[in-house]
Amino acid sequence: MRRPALYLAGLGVMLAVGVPTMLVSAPRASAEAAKPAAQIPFWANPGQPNEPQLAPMPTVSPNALPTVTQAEVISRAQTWLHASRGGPQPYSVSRTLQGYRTDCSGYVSMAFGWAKPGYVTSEMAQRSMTTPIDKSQLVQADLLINPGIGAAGHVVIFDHWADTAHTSYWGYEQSGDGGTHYRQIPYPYFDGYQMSPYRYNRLIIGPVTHPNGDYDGDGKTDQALFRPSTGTWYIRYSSDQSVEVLNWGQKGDIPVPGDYDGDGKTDEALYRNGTWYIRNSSDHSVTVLAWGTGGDIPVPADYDGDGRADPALYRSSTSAWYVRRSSNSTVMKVVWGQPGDIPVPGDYDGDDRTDEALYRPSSSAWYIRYSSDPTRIAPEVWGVTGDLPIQADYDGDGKTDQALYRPSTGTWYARYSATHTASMLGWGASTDLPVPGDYDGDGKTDQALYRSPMGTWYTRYSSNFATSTLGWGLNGDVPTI
Ligand SMILES: [Ca+2]
Ligand SMILES: [Ca+2]
Ligand SMILES: [Ca+2]
Ligand SMILES: [Ca+2]
Repeated sequence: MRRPALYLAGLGVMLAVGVPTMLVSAPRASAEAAKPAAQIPFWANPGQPNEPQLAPMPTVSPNALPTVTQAEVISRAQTWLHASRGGPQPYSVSRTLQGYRTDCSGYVSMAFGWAKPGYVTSEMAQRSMTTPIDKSQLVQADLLINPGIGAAGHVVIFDHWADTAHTSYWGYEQSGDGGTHYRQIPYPYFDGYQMSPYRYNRLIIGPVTHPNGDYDGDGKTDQALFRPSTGTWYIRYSSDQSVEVLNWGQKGDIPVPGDYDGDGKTDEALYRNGTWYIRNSSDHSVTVLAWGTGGDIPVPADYDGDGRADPALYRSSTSAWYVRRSSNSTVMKVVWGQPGDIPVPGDYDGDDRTDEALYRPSSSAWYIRYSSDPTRIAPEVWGVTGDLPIQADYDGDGKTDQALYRPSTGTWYARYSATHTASMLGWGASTDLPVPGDYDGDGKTDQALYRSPMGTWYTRYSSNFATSTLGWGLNGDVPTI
């Protein structure tokens, strides 16, 4: 059996790190050599029977406003940095790439998966697409827009602040001075040009995968939706298929479900610009916790292993994780990663404590800080530009497996922690949102997809590889499993 190809670009740099809790800077995307996707093989596993290729699913309406994650936007934005013979895609208002105009707004439309050939800046600033936000709220994949007409307008994808005083930031943009850029930009833009912060209405903030939302505590993931326009939760209990509707939240809230009270049932929870609202399933009391700032990314999980989710934040600008331990309410800070990394927390070593982990889309590298041994630094390059991390426990051994969804081909990849083998499954479309969870309750994560705007759930059960389809959800709903 052929050994899986493992790419360790940058490992030499990493091994030289003296401080275990701090990563040195790996090359940024803009400085890296181009890596044609076709030349990077995967852990395709010839020794294992291929999993069955499923029948194609219905095609996606091209005019839909899709739900996207921060990771999807950033991964796609990076593809144009190397799109033209390994270099940035040249700027042109009359040409297209992948069906999108190669100007500023066409580039952003590509990154968000909007209709081709792309919206223009004045359309992007409309309330039907985006909502104005404060400068203090800016997070990765927010937008800076000047909605002027034609050449008077511009749009930049915000990545992270370049300094603590918030005078400049790193952003992705397509501009006339050289095409696609990932660079440091003075706020709001060069030469005093005016731009304002906006958030796409269907942006999902935070990691793609939550700890399997099990709101009724029967051991199976429940399908659940949050409707941002009204602040309403819809939870479809797996135990009896009944639907709970809970009006609790408001526009702009970020759903952060988790089992905070440790009763085995997922609690509805919201993060609102620095304040946590947790509705405990055990007694329906609401815990309010002012902790965090507007630009932090919530990453709640059970980091201390007491069976209760801990409020936790990832601050992209300083690469700092803050975990507020439920066991003793102390706060742990770990500097781990570099700006632009995507948090991918999980229990990779299986000690029942969540490990801080990051996926670096610019180099497709995984950085896992194992709770059982934080000095065990072994970054691994696994993935290609545009891949979406979807880590979960697919083989059911109690350890989180590295996993990716490749939107360009609709392919799932997972590296099983139990056997160190990999699986791949072609199942999905480019604009589908992966929502993996243990829907059949056999202890193994099931592949699942949510397709907007129709609101269709596709689930493939690990116990028997049967698939199910459920039409449930409206345009704009956000899955909150
Ligand atoms: Ca609970
Ligand atoms: Ca762990
Ligand atoms: Ca596993
Ligand atoms: Ca399962």
